[in-house]
Amino acid sequence: MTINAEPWWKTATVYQIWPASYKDSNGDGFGDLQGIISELDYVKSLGVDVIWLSPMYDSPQDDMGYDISNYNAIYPKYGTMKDMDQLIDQVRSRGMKLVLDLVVNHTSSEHEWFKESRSSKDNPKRNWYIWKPPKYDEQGNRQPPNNWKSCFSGSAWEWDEHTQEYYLRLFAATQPDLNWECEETREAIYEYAMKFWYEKGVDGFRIDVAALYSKVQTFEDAPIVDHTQKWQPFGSLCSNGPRIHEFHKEMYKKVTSHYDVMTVGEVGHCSREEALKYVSASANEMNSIFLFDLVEVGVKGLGRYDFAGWNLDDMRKAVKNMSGFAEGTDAWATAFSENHDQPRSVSRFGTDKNPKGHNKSAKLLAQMLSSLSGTLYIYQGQEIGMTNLPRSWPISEYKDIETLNYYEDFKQRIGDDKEKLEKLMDVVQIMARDHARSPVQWDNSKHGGFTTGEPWMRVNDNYPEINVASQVNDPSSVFSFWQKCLKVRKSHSETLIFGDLKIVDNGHEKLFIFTKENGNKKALVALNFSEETVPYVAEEGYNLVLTNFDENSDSHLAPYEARTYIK
Ligand code: ISL
Repeated sequence: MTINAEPWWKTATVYQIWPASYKDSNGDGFGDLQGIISELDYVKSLGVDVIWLSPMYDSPQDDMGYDISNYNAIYPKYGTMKDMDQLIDQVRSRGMKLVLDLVVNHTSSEHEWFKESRSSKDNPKRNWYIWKPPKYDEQGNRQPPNNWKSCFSGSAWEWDEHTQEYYLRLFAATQPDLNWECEETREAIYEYAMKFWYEKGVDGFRIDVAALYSKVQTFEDAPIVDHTQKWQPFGSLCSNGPRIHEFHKEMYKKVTSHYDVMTVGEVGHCSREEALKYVSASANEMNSIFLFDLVEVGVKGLGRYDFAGWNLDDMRKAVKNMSGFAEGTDAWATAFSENHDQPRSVSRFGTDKNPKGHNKSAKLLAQMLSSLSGTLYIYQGQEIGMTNLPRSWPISEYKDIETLNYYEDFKQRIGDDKEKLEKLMDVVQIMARDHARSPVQWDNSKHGGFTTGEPWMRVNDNYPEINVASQVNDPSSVFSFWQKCLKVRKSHSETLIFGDLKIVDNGHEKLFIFTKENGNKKALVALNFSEETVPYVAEEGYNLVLTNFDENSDSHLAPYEARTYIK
């Protein structure tokens, strides 16, 4: 394989920015585009190639911008189209690329398309969304058309008084699903949500819920998997549905194929066979997908709050699937352990309980992730080891609709049971999406230097200890280590980015050891995921190229010690 002939996005490292929480330039408490522009040199200095910007479009912000009311306008608190043009320009002038979020399974109910659609049953855009008449139960009570559950709790259908029908909304009540069956709708999506931005020079899209566009058109009830609840996960009635590959092929043919861009679809869960249908190069759909194996380690059952803890076997399995599914095919993988929907990886898989453990385990996780095949993603703050929010924070500090709806729904189901609510808060402290969404900790001044005003969301209490300013010039910091990891990844790309993964130590409770092989080149990665010293003797014939310790013993790995060898 000649790596030089590979497309740019394969070896790229992508840095995700969540605009509300990155950096506030005008003191209104919200991050904004000028704030991002002011930190582009910092982003560049980390050694990344691409920025993925989460939704900055105009939006009522019921789901932090994943509820878009205008694909061609900027949310005023983030700035103007002029600021956006400047951002595109400034990213480019630093030799980086910019990828946006493509949110086209649904719009906001404030989008003009939906306003028209809901205005009357015979409006020309009625069919742009998914409308159904009610059902009635034996007592004559009005009921939604089926038992599908929203990803944000409750029924997936919303009643519209005005036209006396339900509309489908797999997420919030204000996020009506677009009807992909309607060709005119698809054309409008391509035109306004995609081409408009490609013509402005953006370099690709992260494609939100890319597996959900095609719904089984019978709209039948989902099988009952949770007997305690009325609403049931829609499963394969919406996920990886009957026309999904047709839609992605069309999107590729009509739009993506005309530009030199990257696409990464949020798919989450599917079989290897299904995954390859999305990302096999010859399928002409998307370049890559996000699979949730690693970010859902420890999640058992029906959702993130069904969390049961994890062990290294879970981790091994997850890593093997996420990064190995594409091996031996023409498909391409992704490597990520955080994003705006996930808690902080150091709190989950390392430790945030003491400074030394935090520093070493954040580095170990950086070393693991940067040794995995595929396009690598780093989420803002991950590069300094930002942690989950403290357990002492009450639910009132949480802002995310997904968590708040779940909490309310849970409360209604269990009644006023304080003990159970406290148990739920234990899990919220591990798994909530808001752990990723608190403002970036820039320095040890008030509000972590994120804003001079009142932040829209409270800054994590540990900003005096964990912040950018204290790390950028410290060679022993997590930030400096990430810089090193990215360099090592590039200089050993044959194995680290393109190699096949083999797990060496199946069954070990503390050590995660794997190799990455490509032809006669081999990398060996040894990771001690425990807080104990564990006997370990490295194989002969390898050179150590990366480690998170100043000294390495011949006989053991220290707590959270990580080593990468190359042969
Ligand atoms: O976080 C989740 C709920 O536990 C996931 O199911 C999540 O909703 C799913 O991964 C889809 O996420 C994407 O679409 C959502 C948006 O809220 C997420 O932020 C986005 O990443 C709706 O647009």
